[in-house]
Amino acid sequence: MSLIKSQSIKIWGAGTSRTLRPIWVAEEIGLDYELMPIAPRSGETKTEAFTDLNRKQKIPLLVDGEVKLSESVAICRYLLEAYKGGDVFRPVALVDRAKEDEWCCYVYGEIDESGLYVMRRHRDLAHIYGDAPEAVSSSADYVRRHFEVVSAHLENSVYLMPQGFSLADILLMSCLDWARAYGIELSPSLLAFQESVSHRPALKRAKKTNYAVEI
Ligand SMILES: N[C@@H](CCC(=O)N[C@@H](CS)C(=O)NCC(=O)O)C(=O)O
Repeated sequence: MSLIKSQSIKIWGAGTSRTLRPIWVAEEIGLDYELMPIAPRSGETKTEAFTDLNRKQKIPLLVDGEVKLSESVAICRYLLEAYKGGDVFRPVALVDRAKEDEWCCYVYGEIDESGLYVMRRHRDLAHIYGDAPEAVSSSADYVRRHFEVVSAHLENSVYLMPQGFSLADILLMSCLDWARAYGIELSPSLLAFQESVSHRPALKRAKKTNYAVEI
């Protein structure tokens, strides 16, 4: 049963690692949602209608009744707390919440935003943000260095949280696929994690939905 009455849930955005996350969470929970598959840099985030919903002109965006949320991590966390269902660990105790938050901030802040997205900005999107090969290669090293920390942790733990599969793993998995697409090699423990998580039916459904659009 949901904590909040389920109403029409719309998830805006498809085609990237960031848009995959809320779609994946929605699939894990078994939510009834509608995907509005607008793609990045297609002009669709800049329309008046979308700008009215999200002045940042960014995807993903969640609209759940009165609730409008951007930021992939915030959307995922909201969905997991608002709706029950699915085999995803939701920490309740203060220290468990803090530890999960620590992993989420670390993966999002260091690996996604400071690492992989810098590579994307200054290589794939060089026409917008400028070509910066040194920034790209030092960001790849940066990702490798932080993957070492995660890798060491996963040598003794199936998931990032000892209690089970959580939002932190969803964020990590989305970054592992992204990193591999960028040619960053993964250690045996990261590969084992990636292999085991890749079998989750909700992830398979989410990928099919998210990557149905071309970007
Ligand atoms: N911190 C945001 C980043 C969102 C973001 O940068 N989204 C990109 C696509 S991955 C976007 O919407 N770019 C603008 C555009 O493509 O028009 C999140 O995690 O949701």
